[in-house]
Amino acid sequence: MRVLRRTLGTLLVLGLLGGCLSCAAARGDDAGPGDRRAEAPAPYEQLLPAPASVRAAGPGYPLGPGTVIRTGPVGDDEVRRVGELLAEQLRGPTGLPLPVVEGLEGTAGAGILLRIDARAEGVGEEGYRLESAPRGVTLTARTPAGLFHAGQTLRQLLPPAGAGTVPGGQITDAPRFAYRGAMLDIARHFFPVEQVKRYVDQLARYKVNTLHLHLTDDQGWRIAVDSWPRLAEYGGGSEVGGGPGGHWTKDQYRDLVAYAAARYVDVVPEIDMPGHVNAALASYAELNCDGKAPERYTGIKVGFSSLCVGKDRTYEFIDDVLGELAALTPGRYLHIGGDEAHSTPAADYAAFMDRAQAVVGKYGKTVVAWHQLAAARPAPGAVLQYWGHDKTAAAEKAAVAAAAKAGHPLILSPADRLYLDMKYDATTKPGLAWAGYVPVRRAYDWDPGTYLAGSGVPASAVLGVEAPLWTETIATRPDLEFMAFPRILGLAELGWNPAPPDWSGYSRRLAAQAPRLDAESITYYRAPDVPWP
Ligand code: TNX
Repeated sequence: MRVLRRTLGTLLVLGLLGGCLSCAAARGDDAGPGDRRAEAPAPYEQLLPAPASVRAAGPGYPLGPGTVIRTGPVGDDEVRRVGELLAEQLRGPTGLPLPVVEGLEGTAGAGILLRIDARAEGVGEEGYRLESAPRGVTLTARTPAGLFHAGQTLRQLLPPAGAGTVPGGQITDAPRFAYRGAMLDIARHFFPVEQVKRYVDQLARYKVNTLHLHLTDDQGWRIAVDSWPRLAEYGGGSEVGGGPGGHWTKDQYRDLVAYAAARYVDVVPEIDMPGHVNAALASYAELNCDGKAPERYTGIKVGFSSLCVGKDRTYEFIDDVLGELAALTPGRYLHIGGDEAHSTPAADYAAFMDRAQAVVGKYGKTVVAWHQLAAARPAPGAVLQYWGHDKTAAAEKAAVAAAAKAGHPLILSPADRLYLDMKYDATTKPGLAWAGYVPVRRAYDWDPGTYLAGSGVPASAVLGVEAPLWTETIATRPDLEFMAFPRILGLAELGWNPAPPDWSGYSRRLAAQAPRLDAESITYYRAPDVPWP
């Protein structure tokens, strides 16, 4: 696949006038002797994630008061919505009216065209082609998702403020991985929907297409469940450190899911079980083996709570909860946790996970679970999320590799690479360090395709990557953003661009994002080894 993509890139390069510029730059290829590649205009070199292939050529398209956004085919409401959203995103920085009109006819000098072409080549399901010349910019994709991603690239080709010119050239682009995710823990500390929307905006901007929400844990239950109302009403009323906590109503949750969907971000909800359940046990005495509800919990220990595996009521509970959650979830995945069940004996754990996975299947969804499920009996098709690190025991990795070879896709979230709650270094105020420090370079500088190859995981088993942000020590928006940015951009790059890591090229492109992050008032860590402006 990767070789294919590279070959495709090379063919494009050979076939086109100016030569492939940023693909070579992004891949760290050395220009051989006699190489006649021209200098790419800066904006193409700054794109993050780097596109699969870029050719810069000739003069570009200057946006102006007459610029319109045209969408086609006529009557395709989804393409129209992508156009409307792009217009909205461009109006702020450009100050232009950018009306959206349907129909691609009579388009000479027409501005920005969004067109679906089911046979577009080299773009897959989520990729796109972008062509910029003096008469306009054309975005072509097989799907509305591809057009959305093209629009995000277009935004990066324009200055952070002002109308500007889209430099002349052509991009053909497609992602390396289908799953490019970020996880947010709203259980340890509660975060309101509006703040999560802001995060979704940023993720979508960098082509991250999945938001995994850790909705429940010992310290709080954050999503309303009609059949068990005390979960949210009582179990939601706590968080780490003794704050008031909170929960989302179903309407708020639906609103977030729709907001994310409009940006081609799929929401994967997680109900963690059979451990990490103190908030549920505190809310309903009947869920406890001894029939007694514990106090709510506001500390940061893990591994002390467990659902009562031998009780029928436990399975009525998970059926009700997962059924209601499935009904709120247009996407295919339900995450059922399964990590750190230290208070559940191994045989009980396996028996419980068998039944929990069956419930997910009954509601028509695909299981995602933390990789501890590998040591039990993952159901056919279940996806495992690996959160090990360099010191993870070989036997644990071997269990994951066996599952991968048996056909279970893997999402890679190595804790010492992608855990956004790990401190950058000893001076970082928020965060933990149990997996070590994770500087910006370390988060980026590895290859998901070969990461577990030494343990026997085939590259084809890797569905993608995800960066989790656990919030035991993170309670405010500035802290959340400071931990996520800029490491989440490294995740975006790893998930999209097929090139081997190239820190010097990447860190320059990362630095070029600074004015864009500043324009959004994002608090980010100015890592000392990034050449920030
Ligand atoms: C491990 S990762 C956990 C979480 C903690 C996190 C803190 C995982 C599946 N479990 O419960 O919040 O470490 O870094």
